[in-house]
Amino acid sequence: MSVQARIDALMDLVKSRSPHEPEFHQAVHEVAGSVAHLVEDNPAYADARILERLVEPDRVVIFRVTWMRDDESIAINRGYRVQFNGAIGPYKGGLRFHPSVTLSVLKFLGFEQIFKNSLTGLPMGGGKGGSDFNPKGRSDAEVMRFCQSFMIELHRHIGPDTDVPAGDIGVGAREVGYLFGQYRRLANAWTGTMTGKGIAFGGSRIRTEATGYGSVYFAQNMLHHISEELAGKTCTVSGSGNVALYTIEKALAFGAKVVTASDSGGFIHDPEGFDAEKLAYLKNLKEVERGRISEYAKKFKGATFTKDQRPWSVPCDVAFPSATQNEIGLEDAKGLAKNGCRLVCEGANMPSTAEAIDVFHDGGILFAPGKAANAGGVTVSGLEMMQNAGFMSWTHDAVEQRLAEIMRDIHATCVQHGQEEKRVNYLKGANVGAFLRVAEAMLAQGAV
Ligand code: NDP
Ligand code: 2IT
Repeated sequence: MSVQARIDALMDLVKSRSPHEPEFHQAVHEVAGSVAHLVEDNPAYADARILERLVEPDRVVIFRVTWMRDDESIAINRGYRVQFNGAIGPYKGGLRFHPSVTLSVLKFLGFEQIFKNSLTGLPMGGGKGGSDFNPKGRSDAEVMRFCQSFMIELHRHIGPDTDVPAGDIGVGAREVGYLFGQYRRLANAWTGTMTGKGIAFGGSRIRTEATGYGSVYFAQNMLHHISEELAGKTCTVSGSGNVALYTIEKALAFGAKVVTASDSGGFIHDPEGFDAEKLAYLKNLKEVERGRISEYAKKFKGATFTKDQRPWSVPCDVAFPSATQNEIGLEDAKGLAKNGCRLVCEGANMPSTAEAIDVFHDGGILFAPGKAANAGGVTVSGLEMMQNAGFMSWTHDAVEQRLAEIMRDIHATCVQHGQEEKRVNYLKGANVGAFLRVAEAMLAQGAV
């Protein structure tokens, strides 16, 4: 069978077994394009049907979440946990609370997580979960009741050696606290079953910062590889949540100029760039007041707010998409290329469409896929699990140093497997490096 025939057959299988899951199909197609040749070259993979097994989750749990609003009316949401692949460790991945959550979205995220977690070198399998619950505009009491109801079902499926959830879109420190509190009560045990916990109750230092910091470390590694630096470069960032805020913080620390941020209402452009004072304002606006990004342009003269648009029309050297999936489409990618963008580093999961990635590769733009570039978050989650298992608490410097080392190692893996004639294909390098580890584990464990 040719490589292309292998990819087509896999996609036919996935589409027939899981129709109406476009995000999941997109994620599988991207990985299959990079690794099908390995299956072609290695009959053991084909015989063991590694790819066909990888696209079928180990287990999916779907449940009703009933909770009471402050006005005492009853609300009903749907909860999910996709335990995708446990070959290299306990299932590990975040929970997303957002109205756009569907089984397709969580399957794409869980599938990506298998490969991301493999790249970290730590023993973590791939999983993801969440709900179509929208925490926006809900009181703390409503969010707590939702989290408690969600956990009443989820708790029977998770555990420190089974499945360890964390945060993602709409699930931050507040939600992890409520979820962990309810889990601890139901399990009648204090275990590290969730990561992203507060420092006071077993959380790791640097976990809050880890995804954004890791993404900037990754971009810096890519630039060093071509004898360049982030310092002095103009960067655009999308989003203004956990990943975006700490991407901005570390990019500023490395001497870059960051000129945009966004939320679902639009983007702000500050041509002078953020500084420590402006970032502190943005953090307070988003992390404490839960306000809208448009407020930034009212506060700082010279900054503009563009409603309902994404920041990709703003000229930059480096773009850090850090909001959500498919936020860079074909036209956005063409605009980035036309304006001289040299590097796209995915802080979010699958923010670039397949067409956008083609534009980057054809235009010689260095492209870091999310599974490599945003692996810093789950990396420090893995370090949090180690600290919890040993009843230890490591210092800020110790955790950040380990994060930087693992991001450097992931970069090296991408270079090892993605080196092409003139440049490194990071997408291929990440997919191949990640796949080989998981495939080896699956082969060794037999037909399970
Ligand atoms: P947050 O909830 O903290 O922030 C999300 C940000 O993206 C907000 O600014 C939000 O705007 C915006 N956003 C979300 N959905 C949309 C949408 N459909 N359209 C436009 N803007 C949107 O989430 P995180 O920062 O944690 O996550 C951001 C991305 O990074 C996600 O893709 C996530 O999967 C990925 N990621 C997160 C990790 C983590 O450790 N948290 C680790 C690795 C990847 P608004 O507030 O208006 O909704
Ligand atoms: O997409 C991701 O890697 C996350 N949301 C973090 C997962 C984790 O378990 O820390």
